[in-house]
Amino acid sequence: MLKNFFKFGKKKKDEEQKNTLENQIEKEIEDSQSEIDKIKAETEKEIKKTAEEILGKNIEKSENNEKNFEKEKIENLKTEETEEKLDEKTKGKPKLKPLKDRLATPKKGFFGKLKEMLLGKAIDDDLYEELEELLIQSDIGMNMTMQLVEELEKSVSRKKLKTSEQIYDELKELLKAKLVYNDENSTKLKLQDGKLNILLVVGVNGVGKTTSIGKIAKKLKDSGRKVIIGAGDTFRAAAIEQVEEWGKRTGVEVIKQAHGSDPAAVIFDTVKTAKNRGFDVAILDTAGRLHNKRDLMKELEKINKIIREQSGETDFETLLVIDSTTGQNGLEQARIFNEIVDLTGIILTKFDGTAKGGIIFPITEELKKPIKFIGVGEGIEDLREFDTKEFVEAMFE
Ligand SMILES: Nc1nc2c(ncn2[C@@H]2O[C@H](COP(=O)(O)OP(=O)(O)O)[C@@H](O)[C@H]2O)c(=O)[nH]1
Ligand SMILES: [Mg+2]
Repeated sequence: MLKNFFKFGKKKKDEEQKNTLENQIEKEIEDSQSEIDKIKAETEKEIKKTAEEILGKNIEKSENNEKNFEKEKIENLKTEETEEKLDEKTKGKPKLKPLKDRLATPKKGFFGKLKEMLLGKAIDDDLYEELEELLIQSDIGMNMTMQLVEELEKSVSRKKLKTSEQIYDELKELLKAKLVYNDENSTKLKLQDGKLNILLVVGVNGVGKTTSIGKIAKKLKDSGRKVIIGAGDTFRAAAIEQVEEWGKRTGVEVIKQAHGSDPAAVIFDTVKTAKNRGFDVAILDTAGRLHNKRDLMKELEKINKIIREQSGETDFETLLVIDSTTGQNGLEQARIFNEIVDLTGIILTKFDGTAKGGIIFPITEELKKPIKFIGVGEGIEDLREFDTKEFVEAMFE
């Protein structure tokens, strides 16, 4: 098992992994570009053919001037339509595309490679080894990879699986089972009508807390709820402005104080206002400065106490935001936050920017907490309620 990884020293392994990753990234960039070029060329050909079919006769019949005029028209039509079609093919429709289209280069991602690697191959030691490497590179992590491959080997002999297609399907099922904390009920936000619901959002700087808050605020407002946001990241002036910007964009009220003021005071104001004025949901932003775990713990404890006192609620959502592009580091953050606050769910952001979505598996396994949302872009609509089945299917697409 994992011969390649134990054979060399750790340093060598890291270096090797780094090189493989760099090569892979380079290759992916090249591949994406050539795919775009290919689509572009194909689309142009297609449109030209159609346009010429429609206008061909007229061109033949017309005088020279007319001929040129029509030709120009074809050219214009061609470029306009090419751009439109390209938009459709490469960027997609503006709203709610299938999840698979929002995950980074889904066909070129590790899970796509998995398919490429597995299908049509003989089941032997080499195959398992290649599989292990791929799983590790996809950020599933060493432990879970070993566990998965072991389970897979057992399944293969127990179910007498013969083909790599069967292995592929079996692996998909095993992975789905790893997201067991993500059944339909647990992934939904716990919201009750007729009372104030609190969503406390935590996580280190830059992971996408504020952006996710904006997107959630939009969703909840669209569902008819009265929403308020507390700009609890008072550490950076820009952070407060950013919340205000989202407030404007979503038409949601924002409670803030001056830059540098006590975050707990902002939380106090927000919860109090929300309670007094009958809001349905208060979403609370925080500054996740991890440089000092004790300080962070103290700050979050204070915030928790204020929420409990002001809202009278002990059971509210505490959502940890993790940037899925940060890999094992994200897992480390999850561990630390899980120690210091009572997390109720996870938001995994930037899934559009990584082909390494595998981190979702060890995070779920480690925290035993549901993934509630995944972020798939910077836009206001780019947050998906998490659906295990859809997610695994999209990854394996
Ligand atoms: N591509 C992408 N970018 C995101 C996503 N979520 C957040 N971001 C970007 O990540 C950066 C940091 O986000 P921000 O909300 O300020 O993080 P915070 O410091 O945790 O509040 C911003 O540039 C966001 O636009 C996502 O799902 N996909
Ligand atoms: Mg922020």
